[in-house]
Parts: sequence; C-alpha cells; structure tokens
Amino acid sequence: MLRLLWLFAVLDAVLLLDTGMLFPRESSSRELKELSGLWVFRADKSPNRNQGFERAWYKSRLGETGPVIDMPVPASYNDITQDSTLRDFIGWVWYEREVVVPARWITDEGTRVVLRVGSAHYYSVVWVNGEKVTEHAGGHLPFEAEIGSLIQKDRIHPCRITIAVNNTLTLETLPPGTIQHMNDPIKYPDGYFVQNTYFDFFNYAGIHRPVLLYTTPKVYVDDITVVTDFLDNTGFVRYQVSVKGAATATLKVTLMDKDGHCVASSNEASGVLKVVDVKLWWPYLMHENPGYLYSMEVHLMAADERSTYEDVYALPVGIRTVKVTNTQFLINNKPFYFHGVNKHEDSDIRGKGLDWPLIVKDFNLMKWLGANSFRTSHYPYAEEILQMCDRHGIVVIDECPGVGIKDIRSFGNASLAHHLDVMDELVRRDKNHPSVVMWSVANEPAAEMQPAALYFKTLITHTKALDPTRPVTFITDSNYARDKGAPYVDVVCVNSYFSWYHDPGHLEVIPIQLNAQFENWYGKYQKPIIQSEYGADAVPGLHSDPPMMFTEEYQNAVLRSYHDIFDQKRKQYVIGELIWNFADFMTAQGITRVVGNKKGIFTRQRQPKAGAFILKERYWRLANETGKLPPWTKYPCSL
Ligand code: GCB
Repeated sequence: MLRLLWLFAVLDAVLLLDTGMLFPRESSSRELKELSGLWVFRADKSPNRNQGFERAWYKSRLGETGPVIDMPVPASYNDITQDSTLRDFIGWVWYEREVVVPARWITDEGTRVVLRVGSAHYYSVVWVNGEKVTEHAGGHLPFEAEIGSLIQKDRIHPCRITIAVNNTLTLETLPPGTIQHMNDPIKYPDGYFVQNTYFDFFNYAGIHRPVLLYTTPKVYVDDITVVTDFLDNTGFVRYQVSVKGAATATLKVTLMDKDGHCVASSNEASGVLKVVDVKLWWPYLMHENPGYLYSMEVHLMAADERSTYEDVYALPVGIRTVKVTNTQFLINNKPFYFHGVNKHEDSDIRGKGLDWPLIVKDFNLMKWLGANSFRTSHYPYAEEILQMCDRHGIVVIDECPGVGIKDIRSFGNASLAHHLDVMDELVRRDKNHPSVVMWSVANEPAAEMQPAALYFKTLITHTKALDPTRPVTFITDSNYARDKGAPYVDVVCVNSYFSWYHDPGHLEVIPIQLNAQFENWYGKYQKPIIQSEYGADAVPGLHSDPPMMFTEEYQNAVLRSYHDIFDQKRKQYVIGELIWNFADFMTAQGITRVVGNKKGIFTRQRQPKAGAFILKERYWRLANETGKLPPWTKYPCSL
C-alpha cells in the first residue's frame, strides 16, 4: 500500500510539465513523413548576418533570394563543403524544403498535422508557406508546431518549410558563449568577430536530427508518464495519460509483454497496472535477459457533434527501480557498478548529425568493450539513441547542455531561468526511458563562484521536484572549491586528469592524488562517487617506452594506474568509472588539440587504440565479478 501511495505521489510531481513531447510513432491512427534528405541551404554572410530577416527570405523560395547549395538533413553543415568560412560560420543559416502532403491530411478535418524538429543548433525560427509557426531556444531537444491550418490555406502548391538556425551563443544560452569583436584595424579586417566558447568540442551547427511531419486525430494522446516499481514477483506500472482536443474521451490502456500477450489493462486515464511474474528491465551484463520491454498501448476514443476520433499510441515500458544509498547505486535493489564510457555525438563529415550506421557501430563497440553505461556528455543525445539503450540495457546518465558555465554573468536570473526550462524539456522528453537512471544538470561549472551555490541549489531542487524517481548529479572537477552543488546531489561525479593537466608526464602521482580525491569527497559528503572522467590523449600509432605523453603507452599507463585505485575504492563507495572518451572527437582549433581531442580509446573512425583492449579486459572482468553474463557472451574466449 505504501508503495502505491509513493507511486502516486511521485507521478504527480513528474506531471508538473503540462504539454507532452511523445516520440512520434506510427500507429493505426498516426502517419509519419520523414523529411530527411537534401534541403536547400543558404548561410547569411551579410555583415550583420541579418539580411535574411530584413529581406524576408522565408516569403519566397530560398533559391530566389540568392545562391543556394544542397545540404543534407540531418547533419551539421560545417564539414559538408570545402569552404572554411562555412565550417567556422557564426550567425543565421537558412534551410528550406518543399513537401507534398497527402491530400487526406489536408481534407480530413479530424486530422492534426504536426511539424517536428528533432534538434537544431541553437536558435531556430520556423515558417510554413511564409508564415511563422514557431521558434525555439536551445539545441539537443525537439520542438514542434501544428501546421494543419496553414497547409489547408494553399492546397495546390507543395508545402514550403523554411527553418532559420542561429549558432550564436551568449552568456545566457546553454552552453554559454560570447561574441568578441576585434576592432584593431592593424590586426583584423573590418567587422571581424569570433565566437568564444568554454567547452572542449567543436561547436557544430545545423539541423542535427530528423525533421518530420506526423498526424494525430484532433483528439489525441498528448502525453504519457510512467513510473515503475516491483515487490517480489509483482511489477507496478503507475501511469497517467493526458488527452488533448476534448474534455472527455474513453481510454483503454493495455500492457503487452514481448510476445504480444496482454499482462494488465485498465480503462482509466491514470492508475496502476499490476504485472504478475514481472520481467524486470535489467542492465546489459547484469542479467541474462537485459533490456526487457513491455509495450503500453493506449487506445483513445472520443466523439463530438461532427466526428468520432480514435488514437493509438504504443510506449515501450521497462519495469525497474533506482535507488541510491551513501555507498551504493541500486538497480532493482541490486548494486550496480558503472563500467562505461563518456561519448559525444560526433563523427567525420556529418558532425553531430544523427547517423544510423554510426549509432549501431557504437553500440556494437560498447558491447564488445563490456561497457554497461554511458554519460551523454555534454548534452542530451538523440531519442533514437536512448531507445537503443532501453532495448540493449545500456544505462544512461542523461546530461543537459550545462557545459562551459565559467563566466560569473552566466549565473544570473536569465541564465537560471533558461537552465530550468531546459531541464523541464529534458525530463519531459526522457522521463519514460528505463535506461535513464540519473540526471546530470551541468559539467564542470565554475562552481567556486559565489552565486553558484544558490544557482545549483535551485537547479537541483527543481530537477528533483520534476522527477523524484531518479537521482540527480552535477559533474565537478578535482578542484574541491567547486563543490557548491555537492550538498544537493545524490551522487558525486568527479572528473580528474592527474598526470595530464596536473603534473603532466608524472604518472607516479596518480595513486596518491586519486586516493586523496576519493577520500576528500567521500569524507566531506558521504555520498557514492563516480569517476565521471579520466584519461589521456593518445595519437594513434604514436609509441614510446618508457611512456611519454600522447603515445598509446602513456594512455595505457594512465588507465592502469587509475584502475588500481578504482579497485581499492569500489569495495567501499566508488560506484563507477567512465573513461574520457569513447572515441576521438573534433574540437575548436588550439595549441593543445591536434585536429581534435585524442583521448578516445577508439579513433574518430571507431578503430581501437591499445587502450581499448585494456578497458575491454577490465570491463569483462568486472562484469564477471559483479554481473551475470548472457549465455551468448562466452567471455573470455574473445580476449
Ligand atoms: C574535461 C571536460 C571535457 C574535456 C576533457 C578534456 O574535463 O569535461 O569536456 O574534453 O576534460 O579532454 O580536456
């Protein structure tokens, strides 16, 4: 009974968000039209970058306003051409695509047509047939607009979608950045400016995730929230369905197992579904059947004086619990040790654009490595990736784009308000993923600054109120003065680069410094600790023995030395280790980066460096000790 009361209480909190952002799925009542492929593109290279707005480029075909080029969507635009001014462009770029919309979508008055952008960096304005339909601040998260009435106005021509995207970062955006104008005529050309950022990845821009049109009936399932629990063999799925378009509707909610058998059902908009002989959602390498998903099928029926409406939406549901004690991270009440990676959405040519071959390759590599988890450093990843995590049992620390908050002016009210909005959008989007076990609100902010204490207290408290079912963390570096968020988090996540940024070349300092790091943080906060980053750059093929910085041997030595201390502390309160980084990735140009950050254990093209084999051996050994290997993984035969 207490358990059910708890489920009710937390669900109400999750529902603080009032409009849904369900992932668009086809069903018997919903159709989808993907607009991936070639779009028309033009960068606004006018001195003030504002010509597109001044001359209303959205009013006619983009090709009529000036020279245009082909641009793939989804993809970053930066690496698509040979033009360095486009690679390094700052300002507005314009995308356009004409779409033939099925006649029925236009004539059927009971149909809603929605335009959805999976993500665009960073500020977007959208027009349909020359009329503005929405704008959105921030990359990495989806936004939508209902466009049915606009496409009804012009039934003859194809529907013209124009999206203007601006990658300029300010002190109040996430991540923050500044524009610096260089006014010295002896050094810089007239009107010269640069974008300064305080994060270590290339500031890719453009439309990064699929754009699509989808339909729903006029009365539709707007959102679903599930919170799960279990007791002995019984699973509980507390759910809430929110309906839009009508005051009343009849609902039928059915939970199906993997074989398509109904295991529980209800006719209420909210309630608890009881699942006997529940199959829990388990992480990869913790159970022989990881990533078990039920399907919650919501069937809505409604009627008004004109018509009847029927909507069907199927949500994958994994039943599992997450809890944190002061020394452990528990999934389904069993200790879970994160042996995983930090990633980036990053690859040759497409930059941060969603790319299925890359996604599947990365999952294969993570499984090969024996990784059971990753952190979405340093921003929310595509929903398609989280769906893969749900299905494969890869555990996720879901991070918002609060990276590079280094300037005191970025702790003001406007920044905080935006940061809270982004957390709202992130939780709304990802709340139902069983793979997501923790929220990360920021990476290495300059939290020693005085306003940071209140900023992070507000941010973390807000996030916990949004979702009391998941722990919250923020990622700190090894500077203890930056602990302002630590009193409020559930898990302390620390990044450190001993023998790299500190005492470069001195591998011998790692044991003493890493040991002190753990003892200090645990001593002060008595919270479990994840080593959320550690590593060293290795230029593939560069060798030296004894090891020297930037060689594969040095990267190996750093990993081994860290691992020795992890092995001592994981018996106590260290609950995870995430290598920085899974793969090499592109950064801004600078004197510490040789065509990008080389801390990957895989190259950017996903080939292993020597460090990958060290990690593979370790992760499989950890999995053997702490988990349960699926029968098909015959470790250690592949080593
Ligand atoms: C860090 C940052 C990460 C960098 C990494 C590095 O602490 O969180 O974004 O890429 O260090 O390699 O410098």
